[in-house]
Amino acid sequence: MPIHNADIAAIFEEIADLLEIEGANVFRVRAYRNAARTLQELGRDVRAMLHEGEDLTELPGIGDDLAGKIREIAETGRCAALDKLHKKLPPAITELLKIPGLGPKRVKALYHELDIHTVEQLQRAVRDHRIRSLAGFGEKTESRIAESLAAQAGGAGRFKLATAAQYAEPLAAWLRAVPGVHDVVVAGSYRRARETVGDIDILVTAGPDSPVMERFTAYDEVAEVLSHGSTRGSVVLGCKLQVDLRVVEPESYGAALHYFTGSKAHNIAVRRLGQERGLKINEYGVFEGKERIGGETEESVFRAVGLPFIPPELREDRGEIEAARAGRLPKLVELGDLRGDLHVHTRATDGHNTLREMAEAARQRGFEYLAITEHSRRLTVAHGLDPLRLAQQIDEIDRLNGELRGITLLKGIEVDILEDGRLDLPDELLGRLDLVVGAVHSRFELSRARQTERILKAMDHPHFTLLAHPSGRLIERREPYDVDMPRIIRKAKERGCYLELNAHPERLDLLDTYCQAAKAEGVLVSVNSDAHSVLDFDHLRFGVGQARRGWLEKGDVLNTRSLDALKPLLKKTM
Ligand code: DGT
Ligand code: CA
Ligand code: CA
Repeated sequence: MPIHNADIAAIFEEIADLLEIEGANVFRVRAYRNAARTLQELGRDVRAMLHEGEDLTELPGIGDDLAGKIREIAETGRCAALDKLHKKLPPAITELLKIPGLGPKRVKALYHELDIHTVEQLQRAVRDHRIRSLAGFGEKTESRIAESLAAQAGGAGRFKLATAAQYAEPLAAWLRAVPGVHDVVVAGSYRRARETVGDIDILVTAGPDSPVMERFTAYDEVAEVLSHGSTRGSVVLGCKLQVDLRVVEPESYGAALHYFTGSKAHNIAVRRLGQERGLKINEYGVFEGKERIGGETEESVFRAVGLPFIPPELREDRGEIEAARAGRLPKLVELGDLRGDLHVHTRATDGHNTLREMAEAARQRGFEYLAITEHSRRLTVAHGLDPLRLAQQIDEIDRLNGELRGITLLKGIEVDILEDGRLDLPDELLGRLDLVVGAVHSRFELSRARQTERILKAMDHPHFTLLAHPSGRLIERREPYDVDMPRIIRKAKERGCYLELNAHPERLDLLDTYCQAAKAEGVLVSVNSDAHSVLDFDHLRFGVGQARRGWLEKGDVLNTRSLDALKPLLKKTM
């Protein structure tokens, strides 16, 4: 079975987890985590890079040792270092790590303090209320673990959209190459750009003799074939992702695509509209009695119920049908509308590339401007900038702007919003920047009232421009902090500030519903990559997907503006 970036990343994450449970050096643990992150976010397949003889140590966080391990895993599917750890620790301990709410720190405590190393032992300890007495756990944590255990019994997890893309796109390409195949579309929640997907739904049109179903089940990553007929099949890939395939006649293509794109709620609403007109709509077409009156294209399905085409990202039955009927559908923002990026890092802090390399990569994307926004001093793990280093970077950017052609670097900072709402750098210095991006990186557990006050106060700062990753959530890993987002949106309006939609695959933060709220309030959203390397600009497509789910149009997105139009927007009206 071929090894993907995500598989190698998973092995590195597991090594990091086991090292942490064992009590290893934090730098060693972090090296594996950084390498895992690099692999997860890499736009290219490392196997292909190895095949082409490329030097993996050029990648962020990959030294000789890790490059060797990547090669070992890519070639053998195994990693001796991991095997060694497995021998040292109880084998079932990795199962504990998969329980939401249990990170390596907690598993370490459970293991060393209560000698728990299986899920069954954990269940017993929860039942006997032995968890709550452990330092750092408490009753709340205990009941959360109980909930997680109950939920886990209920089925497999969801995949982040960017992770699903790593599996779905090569598979779709494989199907496209099968003789007799015409169209291949990945439908379902994937096409609607949901932040996570439960499974992958692929729709294919093919000639009558096409061996597409045989090729599908023979794909070398298929671990299990669940069902297999002439028009439908389901498999589970080695990574545990389920893939459903439907093969339809070209005359049903649009109806099937509409059906399998969903969402289910949207489909039901459209079908009901059809019923009102005496039409029957299913995955084969639109029928009036026995006569097919539509279904070859998605447009024909919508037309049959008197609607214009509704973009997939809106199909959640959250008002899109009413908007379509009233001719008020938004013209959604597109990736190509972005003219720049307002949140990136360089190797001055925790990024991988130099200023010049980032500028060059942005220019090659067709960007007109790029804001450099390093972390501030409080974020020591990221080697945040102190006033002196920021002042030096300001000078360096001025110098570089004198040389660069076709791209302008903007001077910014991703400054920590301290617990009391102050910003982590002196006002005088912040005043010299083109923009100030404020971010919460600590004390996620503050009460709603205090967290909200903290952010509102930061936004009152005369130089504050943009609130980074406004909810702080990490998909499937960290809940958003508790904050009054509608008030923050109103504050942004009042202060002439903006909200970020951070496109990092793990963040996709601003959430889609708050994008809508920001739009309603007239607050612009900036879709930023938060790039830590030149490869990370690829994240923007997922950010734009989320912006589209939030009904945002080009005009609602700050960084669709030309540099000339942007500059006055970054200056506070006070
Ligand atoms: P997921 O996989 O949980 O991320 O979400 P979806 O939306 O991809 O759901 P999935 O894979 O169960 O089904 C794909 C599409 O098929 C779904 O979006 C709409 C359609 N569909 C599935 N079941 C039904 C149903 O019972 N009624 C209708 N009208 N459509 C359905
Ligand atoms: Ca699906
Ligand atoms: Ca499905």
